[in-house]
Amino acid sequence: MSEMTSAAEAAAPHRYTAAMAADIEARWQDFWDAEGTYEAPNPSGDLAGDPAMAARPKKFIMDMFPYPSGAGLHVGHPLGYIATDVFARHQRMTGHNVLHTLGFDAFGLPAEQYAVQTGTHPRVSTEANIVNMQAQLRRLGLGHDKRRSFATIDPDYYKWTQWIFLQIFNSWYDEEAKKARPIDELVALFESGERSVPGTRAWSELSAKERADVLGEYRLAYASDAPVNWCPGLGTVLANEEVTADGRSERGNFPVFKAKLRQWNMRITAYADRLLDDLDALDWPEAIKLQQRNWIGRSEGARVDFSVDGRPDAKVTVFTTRPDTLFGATYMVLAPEHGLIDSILPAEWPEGVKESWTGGAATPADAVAAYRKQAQTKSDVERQTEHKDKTGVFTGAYAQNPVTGARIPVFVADYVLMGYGTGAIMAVPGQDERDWEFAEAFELPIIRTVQPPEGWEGEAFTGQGPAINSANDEISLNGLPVAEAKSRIIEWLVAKGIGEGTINFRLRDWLFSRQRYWGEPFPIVYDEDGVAHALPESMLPLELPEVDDYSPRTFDPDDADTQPETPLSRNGEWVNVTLDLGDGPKKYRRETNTMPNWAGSCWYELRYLDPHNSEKLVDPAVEQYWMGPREGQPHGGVDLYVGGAEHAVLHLLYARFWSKVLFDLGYVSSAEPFHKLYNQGMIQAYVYRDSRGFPVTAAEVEERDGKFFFEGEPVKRELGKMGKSLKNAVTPDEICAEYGADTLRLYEMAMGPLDVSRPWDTRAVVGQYRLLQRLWRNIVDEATGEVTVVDTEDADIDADTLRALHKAIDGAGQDLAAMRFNTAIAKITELNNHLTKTAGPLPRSVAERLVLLVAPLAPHIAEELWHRLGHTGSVVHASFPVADPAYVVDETVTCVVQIKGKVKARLEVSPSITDADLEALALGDETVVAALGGAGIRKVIVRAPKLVNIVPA
Ligand code: ANZ
Repeated sequence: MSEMTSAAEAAAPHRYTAAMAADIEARWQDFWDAEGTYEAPNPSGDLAGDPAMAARPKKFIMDMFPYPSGAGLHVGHPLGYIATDVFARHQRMTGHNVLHTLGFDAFGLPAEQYAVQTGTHPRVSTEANIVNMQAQLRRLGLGHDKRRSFATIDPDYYKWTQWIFLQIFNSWYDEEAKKARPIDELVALFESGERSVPGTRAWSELSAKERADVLGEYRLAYASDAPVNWCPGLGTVLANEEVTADGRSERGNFPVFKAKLRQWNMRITAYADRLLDDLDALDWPEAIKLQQRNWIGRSEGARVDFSVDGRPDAKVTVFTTRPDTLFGATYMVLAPEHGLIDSILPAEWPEGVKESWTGGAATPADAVAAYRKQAQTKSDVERQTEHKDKTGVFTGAYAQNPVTGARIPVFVADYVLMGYGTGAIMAVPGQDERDWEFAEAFELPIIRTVQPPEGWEGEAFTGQGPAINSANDEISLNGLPVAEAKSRIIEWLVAKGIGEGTINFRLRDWLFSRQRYWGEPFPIVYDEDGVAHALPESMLPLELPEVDDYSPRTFDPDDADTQPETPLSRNGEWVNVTLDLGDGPKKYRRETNTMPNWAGSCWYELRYLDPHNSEKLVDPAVEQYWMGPREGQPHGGVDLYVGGAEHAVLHLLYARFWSKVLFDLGYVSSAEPFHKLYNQGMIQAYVYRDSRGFPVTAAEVEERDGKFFFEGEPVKRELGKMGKSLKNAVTPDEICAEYGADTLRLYEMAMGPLDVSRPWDTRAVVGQYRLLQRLWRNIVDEATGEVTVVDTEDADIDADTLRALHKAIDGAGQDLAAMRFNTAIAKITELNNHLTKTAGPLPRSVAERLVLLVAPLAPHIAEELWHRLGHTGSVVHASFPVADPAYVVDETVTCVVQIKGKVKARLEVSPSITDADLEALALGDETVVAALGGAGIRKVIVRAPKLVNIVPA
C-alpha cells in the first residue's frame, strides 16, 4: 500500500473501499441466508382463505440453469443471472411474491469425457464443480430461494425425469381429441373393437409381443429402427437438432453418419400443430418464434400417386407443395433410402439409356447400390445445399405423369431426403431450382407451367403468375393464378382417387437415447421376447450403476460402420435382473442407453415449485398458483425466462413438448412452460494476437497511443468470445476482490441494453465503484462513520432536489420494470450527482429513497445503508418508492414572443425545446397570429428557450 492511500485512509477510515465492500457483502449474504430472506412461500391451500398471499401477485422468474463446468464462471456467465436478480428484487419491492432460484443442469458429456481421461467418477467432478460455482454465484448476492435449488443428477430429481418418461411411454396421441391419452384407454378401445386394430386380426388374437408392437406404433415414447445420426467420434447417436448444417456434431465437430440402430424416440411430431399454433400467444422474441416455426416447418401441399410402368402393383406417392405444376413434372426422384426402389428396378438398362444416367454401372441394381453408399456419407444439409452439382442415377424404371400421360424416368438422387414428405418427388424443373439444375445435368426436358416475366430465361421461375401448358382433355389450369390452380388440381386428383391435399411438417421425432454413461437410465426392462416393460413407480429412481469404464467402445471416429457399445451394458449384474412386475418374478434385461442431456431441462421449472415433494411431481395447487393461466391468456407459464438465444429450438422446443404432454395427462395446468422469454446479449472480450496469430494474455497487454503491446511486441486487437482458450477470461472473483460485487453488478447492468452484446472493459469498472463511493459519502461521514442525514419535512426540501428525486424514482422504476437496467442506472447516477453537489447533509427521506432506488441493483450497500439509517427489517422487502407526479412533469420556462421588439405573448415551454419547435409554437400562437394581423413575415429571430422576435414584412 502506498503512503498516499494509507494517509487517505487514515483521514477517511469509513470510506467505501473494496475491503469495506467485502465486509459488507459477506455480512449481508450470511444474514440473508440465516433469515431466509429470499424464500418464496407456496400457497397453503386456497388463496381465497389467505388474503395476505392473495394480495401479492406471484412472479416466477427463471434463468436458463447452468451446466457446472470445471472451468468455473467468467464475468460473461452471470450477466443474465444479475439481470433477473435485479428484476426480481424490484418486483419484490413492488409487492410481488417472487420465486427465483437456480439449479444445475448437471448430466452431460464434459464430465464424462473428463472421467474417461482421469477415471474420476462424473458425479465426483460434477459435484465439485457445483460447489465451486455455488461459491462464485453466492458472492454476487443473487437473491435465490436456496431451498428450491437442485441438480438434475440428484436421484430425487431424476426419479421424476424417469417418471415423466414413463407417462410419455404410457400414452398415445388421440388425433381426434387432439391430445395425449393413457395407453390403457387405447387398449380398451382395441379390446372392445371400438377402434380397429391395424392389420387383419382382432386384439384378442394377438400375442403379447404382437400387441406390444402395435402399441409401439402409438406410444409417445417408442423404440424404432429408423436410420439415425450416428456419431462414432462421440460414441453416441444424436438428435437432428444436435447436428450442424455441415453434417457434424454440434459438440466436438465430429462427422455424423446415417446408421440403422434401434433407438428410443419421442413422438414430438404429434404435437407439431400445437407447438406451432401456441407460439402466437407467447411473449417471446419474434426471432426465436420464427426459428421454431421454421424448424417445425409446416407446408401445405398435396400427395399425388404416380403409377410405375409395367408394375401395376407399385405406385410412387410424392409430396408436393406445388400440385399446380403437375403438367411440368418431367421426371421423378426417390431418396436413396426409399423402400420402393428395389422392387421397381428392372434387371437390365432399357434400350438406348444415356451413358450419364447409369453412373457407369452395368445394371440398375449396381448403379443404385454404388450411389447409396456414396450418399450415406453426406448429411441431410449437405445433400440439400443448392447450387451444388446435383448427383443421381437412373433406376431404369419409368412412371406415368397422371395429367400428361408422359412416360417419365425415375431417378435416385440424394437431394431428396427420406425423412421428409414421402421421400419421393415429382420433379418440375421449370418451377423448381434444384430440379432445374438436375434436369440440366441429366439432359431432361423442361416444361414451364407458370408464365415467367418477359425475358426470363435459363433458370426456373419460382414466382407467381398464370398457369401455362397445363391442360388435357379433362382439366385446364391455364390462366389461373397459382393458388387457384392448386385447389383446382387437388379437386381433380381427389375425384380421380390419385391424390389429396395434405399438410407436411419438417419436424422429425426426437431421437431420445444416447450410448453414454452420464445420463438418466431408462426405466425400461425387456423380457425374454424383447418386449419393453415400464418399471413401476415404486422402482424409481432407477439409479446409475457403477461401471469401471466410462468410455464408448474403441471406435474409429471416421468410420460409419463402427457400432456403439453402451457403458451401462458392461455391468452385467445391473443389466440382468429378476423382477416382479406384477406377474411373479421373471428375468429381464435393462435398457442400457441413457437419456439425452436435454431431458433434465425439459421440466425443471416444475420442480422449483415443489422441490421436496416425494409423492408427486408437483402439488397441483402449487403448480396452479405459480404456473396457471392468467386471465385473458390461453396458457400460463414462467413469468420471465432469461437465457441465451442459442436455445431457440433444442431446449425450448423439447420443454414445450413435455409441458403439453403433462398438460394433456392432467398433471399441470399450463400447456406452455415459459410465458415470457428474454434473450440477453453476450459479454464479448478483446482478444489480442501476436504476429503468429496466437492469443496472448489479455490482462498483460499495454495500450500506448491507441496501439497494443505485449512484452514490448505489438499485438493486434479483435473482438471475440471470452474464455480460457483466448486468454482473455476475467472472473467475477477478481472483480469482486478488487471492487466488490455491487460494483460488478452495476457495471454489468450499465454496459448497455441487456439484449445487446457488448465488450468487457475492466478499466471502465471503476466508474461504477466511484458511483457507490459517492452514494456512501452522501449518507455516511467518511471520517467518523456517522450517518449524516437530517430530518427535514418534504415541504422544506428545495424544489430542485425534490424534482431530481421524483424524476429518478419515476424513471428508474419504469426502467427496472421494463428491464432497461442501463438507463435506470443513468437516472440514479444523475440523482446521486445532484445530491453530491447540494450543500449540507441530505434530508433523511431523500437518503432513504435513494437507498431504495439502488437496492435492486446494489443490494449489499443498500442493505448496509438501510440499517445504518435505522431500519431493522431487510431492504429486500421494503417498498420501492413512489414518485409524486407533481414533481415529475417537466419544469417549464417562460418564453417571450416579441413583434418588432414589443412583447406580445408569453409561452410556457420546455427548457430543452429546439429553435425550430419554438419558432413553430410562437408563429402558431393565437395572440401572435392576431397581433400580426395577416402581415407577412420578413424574419424570425429565435433564442430558445427564452425569446422569439418576429420582424413582419
Ligand atoms: C414439385 C414442385 C414444383 C415442388 C415446384 C416445388 C416447387 P417444402 O416447402 O420444404 O415443404 N420435396 C418434397 N419432398 C422432398 C424430400 N423428401 N426431399 C427433398 N425435396 C422434397 O418443400 C416441399 C417441396 O420440396 C415439394 O414440392 C417437393 O418439390 C420437394 F415448382 O414438388 B415440390
